[in-house]
Amino acid sequence: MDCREEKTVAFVGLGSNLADPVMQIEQARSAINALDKVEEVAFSSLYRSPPMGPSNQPDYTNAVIKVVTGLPALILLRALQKIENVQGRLRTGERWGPRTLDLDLLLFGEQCIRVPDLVVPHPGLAERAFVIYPLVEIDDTAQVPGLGSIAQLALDCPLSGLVKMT
Ligand code: A4P
Ligand code: MG
Repeated sequence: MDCREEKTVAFVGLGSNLADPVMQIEQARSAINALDKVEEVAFSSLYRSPPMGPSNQPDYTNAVIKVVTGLPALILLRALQKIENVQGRLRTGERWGPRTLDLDLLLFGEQCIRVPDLVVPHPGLAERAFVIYPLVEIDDTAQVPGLGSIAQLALDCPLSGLVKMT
């Protein structure tokens, strides 16, 4: 990484409930690590969670990765979407339907971003145990712009069936 370029700490949520979710998450972690200008800082335990959305789908495996990146947020999002596609992500139009891999950009430094393709902090973050608990596990000092500390959000967020797997 060019030491003159601006680096940002970012958090990405990983989720999968199809086609061997644990393998999907591990493969995605490797793919994120292979991205140019993206370096892993920390990776959470794996968590199992009941589906948010339609209940006629398998439980999810979730995790959060913390990275430092020299990429702008939208370029990082595009790279994450490419990884989703490589791992067989199909967009059927069903809201919150099952998926081989979902990569959500949760936090990008202290930035609040609201453009047509990207909203950061990720909407709904504060209500999602499967995002908050893995995130607080790897960085209990993280701040969510507009919402306060991740540690306080965790205190206020029920587990909703979330179980640590590893
Ligand atoms: N987009 C905007 N902001 C972001 C962001 N911060 N990160 C846009 C990623 N994408 C962002 O995403 C739809 C559009 O959101 C994209 O075009 C992107 O430009 P998508 O991946 O195509 O579709 P999606 O993921 O189905 O949509 P959505 O509504 O974002 O769903 P979520 O919020 O990702 O939730 N239950 C459990 N237990 N665990 C899960 O991980 N995940 C979901 C999906 C549902 N239920 C779940 C879980
Ligand atoms: Mg998504």
